[in-house]
Amino acid sequence: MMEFGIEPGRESGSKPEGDDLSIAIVASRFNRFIVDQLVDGATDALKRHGIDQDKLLLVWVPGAFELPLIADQLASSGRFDAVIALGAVIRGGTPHFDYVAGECASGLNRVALDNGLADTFGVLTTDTVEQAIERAGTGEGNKGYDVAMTAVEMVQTMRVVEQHLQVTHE
Ligand code: INI
Repeated sequence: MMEFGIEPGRESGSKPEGDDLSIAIVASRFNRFIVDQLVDGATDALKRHGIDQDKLLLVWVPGAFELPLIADQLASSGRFDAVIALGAVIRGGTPHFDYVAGECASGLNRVALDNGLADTFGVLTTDTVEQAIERAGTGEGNKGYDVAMTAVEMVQTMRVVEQHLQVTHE
C-alpha cells in the first residue's frame, strides 16, 4: 500500500520544509485582541518551518464574514501556495452568530475547492470570550499555530499526490 500524508516536522533529520512557500494570511479585526494572538501563533509556526518573512503577506478585513472574499482574491492570484484565514466569532457577541460563522466556513471551503489550494480555517467559533482566549494561547494551544501547520502539511501533501499522479500517468 502506498501512503501519503506526512505530518510536518515528523521526518527525522529533515530541514524545515517551508522554505520555498509563499503564504497569505487573511485576518479579521473583529475581536482583534483574540485575532492578534492567532496571527502571532500562525507566524510563529511558519517561522519554525523556515518560511521566509518576505514570502508572507498579512491582510486585515473587518470581520469573519469578509474573510472568504479576500481569501478568494489571494488564492486566485496564483501567487500563494496557501491561504490561512484567522478570525473569532463569539456567540455572545452576535445574534447572527450562525450566519457569520456558517457563511465564513462554507465560503472558505469553497475558496479552497474552487482554487485547488489549501485555505485553512483558523476562525474560532465559541460560546464565550473565555473559550476564545483559551484557544488563542501560546504554542500548540493556539488555533492560529495549528492551522498554519495544517496549511504547510496540505501544500506538501498536494505536491506529493501531484507527483504521484504524474508518475503513474507516464
Ligand atoms: N465578526 C466577527 O469576526 N466576529 C464576531 O463575533 C462578529 N459579531 O459578533 O458580530 C462579527 N460580526 C461582523 C461580521 O463579520 C461582518 O463584518 C459584518 O456583518 C459586515 O459584513
